[in-house]
Amino acid sequence: MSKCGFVALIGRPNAGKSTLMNSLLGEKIAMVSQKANATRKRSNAIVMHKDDQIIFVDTPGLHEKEKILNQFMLEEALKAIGDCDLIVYLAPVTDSLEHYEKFLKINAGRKKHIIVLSKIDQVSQEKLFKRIQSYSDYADKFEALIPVSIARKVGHTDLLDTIAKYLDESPYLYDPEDITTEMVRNIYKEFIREAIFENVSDEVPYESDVLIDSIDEKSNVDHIKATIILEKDSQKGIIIGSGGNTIKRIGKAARLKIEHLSGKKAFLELFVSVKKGWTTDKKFLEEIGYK
Ligand SMILES: Nc1nc2c(ncn2[C@@H]2O[C@H](COP(=O)(O)OP(=O)(O)O)[C@@H](O)[C@H]2O)c(=O)[nH]1
Ligand SMILES: [Mg+2]
Repeated sequence: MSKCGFVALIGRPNAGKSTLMNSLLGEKIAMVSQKANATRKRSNAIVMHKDDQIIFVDTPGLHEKEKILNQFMLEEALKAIGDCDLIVYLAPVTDSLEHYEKFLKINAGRKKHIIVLSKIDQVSQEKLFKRIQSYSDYADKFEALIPVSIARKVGHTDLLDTIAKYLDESPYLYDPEDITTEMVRNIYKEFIREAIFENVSDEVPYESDVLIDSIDEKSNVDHIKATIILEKDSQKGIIIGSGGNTIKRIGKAARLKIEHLSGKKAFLELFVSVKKGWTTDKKFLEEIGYK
């Protein structure tokens, strides 16, 4: 009998959770950013490893509660912990153990976890061994510790083999051909958000969101209309840029990501709309899927 189960990817913002999920899937479906707090909602990837089916659940990072949108993001991570069979806790190798200690308090021994020491390409072997040693003080808390570098493709098979060990035997929950249960529109939305994170700085990425208005699929080209929502009038000029340069760059970057996933040409039309105070408007947040 093969194994099958849900694995929550947990860790502080920017630990590399979304990058790891894409890399294990071998397909880009989750947005990644150098800027923290990019991922806002849970998403999943269905990874077949040997005869086993592992469903990874990507989460927004564990962080302090502030704004209402951030509270939602923290709750998303906590729900993923509640619903999973196993946790993969991502700890960038350069981090002190402070974040891990916080995680131990949050999890309170509820779910078993494996530690992934991430971004090991960023330190020397010596520093890596030192870090492994410092985690060994907590050896009774975790099931395994696996050093991983996505940049160098190190640790993937080891990680998948180890995860499978801790999952129960079960029939597959999804068609092994499927890569995710996410709707295509949600993946495209994330690609556009990723392009915003890449092309504008300061608070604009955090105070914007994207609504997919329509997807019209033709045999050789998909026509997608989407609206970028902003908090303030002043952000409109930033997103559009002089002569429309910035929004053109955002549109192009997002279109390429969409085409890469769909394997088809795409025509992406972007609109901009200001919705003052949307990040603190509970009703509106629910309307756009943050509930
Ligand atoms: N050098 C290096 N950078 C990485 C690695 N994994 C992720 N990153 C980078 O870390 C940043 C945050 O990644 P992301 O997946 O968005 O983190 P998340 O917030 O935990 O989902 C991005 O700039 C990634 O390219 C790695 O193995 N090595
Ligand atoms: Mg992420």
